[in-house]
Amino acid sequence: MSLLKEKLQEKIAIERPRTEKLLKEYGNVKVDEVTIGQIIGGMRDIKSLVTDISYLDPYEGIRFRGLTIPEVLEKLPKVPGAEMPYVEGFYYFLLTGDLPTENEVNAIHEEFNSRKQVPDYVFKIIKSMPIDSHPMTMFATAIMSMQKDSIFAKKYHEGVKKTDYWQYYFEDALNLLAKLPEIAAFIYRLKYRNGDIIPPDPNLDFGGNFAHMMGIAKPYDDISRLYFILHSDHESGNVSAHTGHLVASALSDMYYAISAMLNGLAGPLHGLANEEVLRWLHGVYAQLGGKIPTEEEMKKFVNDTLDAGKVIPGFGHAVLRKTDPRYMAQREFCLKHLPDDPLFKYVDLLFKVVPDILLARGKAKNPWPNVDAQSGVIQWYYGVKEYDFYTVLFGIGRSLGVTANIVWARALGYPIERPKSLTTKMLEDIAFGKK
Ligand code: CMX
Repeated sequence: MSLLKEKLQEKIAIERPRTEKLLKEYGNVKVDEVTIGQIIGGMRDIKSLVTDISYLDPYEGIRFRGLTIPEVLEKLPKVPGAEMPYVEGFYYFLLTGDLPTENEVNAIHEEFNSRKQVPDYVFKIIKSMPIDSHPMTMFATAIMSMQKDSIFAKKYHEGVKKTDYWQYYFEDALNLLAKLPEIAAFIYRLKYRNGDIIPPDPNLDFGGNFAHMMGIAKPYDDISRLYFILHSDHESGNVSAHTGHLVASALSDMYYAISAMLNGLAGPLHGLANEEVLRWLHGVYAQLGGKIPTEEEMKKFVNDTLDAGKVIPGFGHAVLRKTDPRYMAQREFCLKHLPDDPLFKYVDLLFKVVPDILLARGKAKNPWPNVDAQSGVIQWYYGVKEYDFYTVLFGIGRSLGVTANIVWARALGYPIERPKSLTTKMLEDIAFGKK
């Protein structure tokens, strides 16, 4: 058994009794009440999911396994000569809750290396798609196409114990994650670099190898590491994480679940917002002939967008009530590496003007920027100017968190999800006291 799997097995043995005790002895204890506003309003804030992998405090932002973003970036083992931690070590941390040693990081690197060969049929399938297909469609399709190789699906049909399911989801998770950088870089080079594909380098780490296959020099390796870590997990209720969790709760395997979660991520109110931000910024840029707008000019663009009934992409959040620390981590990177970049200046100006405008309009509950407001600018600066690719990068990162959550969901024996619906008439009866 691999080192990571062994470690996970130990952790699962500790965690299972906690869940079992809660369920058996405290199953009837009330946690929350649900209002009609929440039922009609997208189940906002209803406390109905469990995860120990990350927790999102509305005012503090995300903590991964108890650590803030700056703590994660500081404490996790770093690639020699790099500013950012190994993605491999971060995955170990997400799965087990323990900070890995160098040895443990190397062991996962080897695990990924031994599983990263992408079957040739995947490339053929991607190539057979219309070249103007959205990269997210290509990415999700590529993942779907590998479902036939799911170890869980095979074992389930052979007949395995429920308490062992997690082991096969784990195998599928590693097999899938190891292949994502190459599949994503293949899509990028096929679509935007005339199919000039760069083969992987087994000596490089997850982020470094991705940068290499994208054909982009340093510090793009660190950007990739940072990007995958920042986008990995945002507790369980966001569309992508929840979709992955829901689909896997039916015992659909990891390939079905991750491709489904990517389809959720591809919506403009969720992961696709990073693409929308750049599209919006370039609209402004083009109208101003590349000049940096004054605050007043920027306010006008923002107001025009809102008056046209559109949202300002990259601002607002369903849970957060302050500036997203994932935005701040990327802003710090920009201040260090590209402080004079005109697009960064645009984004910084937006940070200055948008919150007051959204507050004054009185609709958005959170006027502050989220992760997507800043991420595309960095990609653009380092040469990834095809902004419809940005959500694929988000998708690689999010796969780390969602696969980890799914492995744990099976380990703790969470059942198939099945919330209850009511009719509008039933809600009216409850509202008007006729129940
Ligand atoms: N621009 C304009 N209006 C906004 C807004 C924004 N950035 N953010 C929220 N609002 C509006 C909502 O559209 C809603 O309007 P209606 O009442 O007319 O429907 C109202 O304010 C209340 O919304 P809310 O409760 O504050 O926000 P929600 O939880 O419903 O939605 C989100 C959250 C992220 C979808 C929303 O803020 C939004 O559309 N933002 C822009 C898109 C974006 O950046 N998405 C990425 C989020 C991060 C991620 O998942 O990647």
